[in-house]
Amino acid sequence: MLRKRENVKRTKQHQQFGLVPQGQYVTTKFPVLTYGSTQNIPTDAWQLRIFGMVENVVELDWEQFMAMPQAALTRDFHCVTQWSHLSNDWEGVLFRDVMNQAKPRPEARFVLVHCYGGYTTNLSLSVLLEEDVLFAHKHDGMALGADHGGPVRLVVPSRYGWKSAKWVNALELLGDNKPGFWERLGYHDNGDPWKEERFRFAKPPG
Ligand SMILES: Nc1nc2c(c(=O)[nH]1)N[C@H]1C(S)=C(S)[C@@H](COP(=O)(O)O)O[C@H]1N2
Ligand SMILES: [Mo]
Repeated sequence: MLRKRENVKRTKQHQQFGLVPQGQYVTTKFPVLTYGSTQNIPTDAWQLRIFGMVENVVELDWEQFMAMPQAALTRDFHCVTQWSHLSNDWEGVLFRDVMNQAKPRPEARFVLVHCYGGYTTNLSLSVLLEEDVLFAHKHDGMALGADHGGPVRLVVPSRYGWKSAKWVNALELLGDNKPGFWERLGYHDNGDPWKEERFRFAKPPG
C-alpha cells in the first residue's frame, strides 16, 4: 500500500515536469511482461543473425558480440499497459555498430526483429538507427536475467516496450513493412509513447 501511495506521488511529480508520456504511471518495480514462456538461451548457444536486404549476412556468436565496442546508457522504459520504469542503466552494443557490419541495401527500410520462442516485432530501420538503440546484456549493473530477455535483448528507448524484443535472435531487413506479433493483433507499427501510438486503429479491433 505504501509503495502504491509513493508511486502515485512520483507519477504526479513526473507528469508535472513532463517526464512521463500521457497515460503512463511510474513504478519502481520492473515488471516482467512476456507473452508465452521465458526463453533460457545459454550464451554458448546464442546467436544473432542479420539477413534480408543486406550486402553482408552477419552471424555473431556470444564471443564476437562481446568483443564489439561496449556502450552504456540510461533510459526510461514505457510499457503500453501503462507502467513506466524510469532510469534503467543498460549496457551492451549499439544497434548502429552491429548494423554497420551488415551494410543495409538502399531499398531496406523496415526491420522485422525475430526472437527465440517465436516473438517478433517490426520497426523502421531509421528508428533503429537512432543513437540510443542498444543490444543490451546488462541492466542496472547486472547480467540481464532470462526474465528480462537475457542473454541479449533489444532496447528501443523511443518506443513502447513491446518493441524492445527480449531474447533477440535475428533481424530481417525488408523493403516493405511487415507487422510483428502484437502489431498483427492491432498494436501500432510506430509505437511512439509521446504520441500515444498504442493501436493501429483508434481502438483495438474486435
Ligand atoms: N521475446 C519477447 N520480447 C518481448 C516481449 C515478449 O513477450 N517476448 N514482451 C514485450 C513487452 S510487451 C514489454 S513491455 C517488454 C517488457 O520487458 P520486461 O519483461 O523486461 O519488463 O518486453 C517486450 N519484449
Ligand atoms: Mo508491454
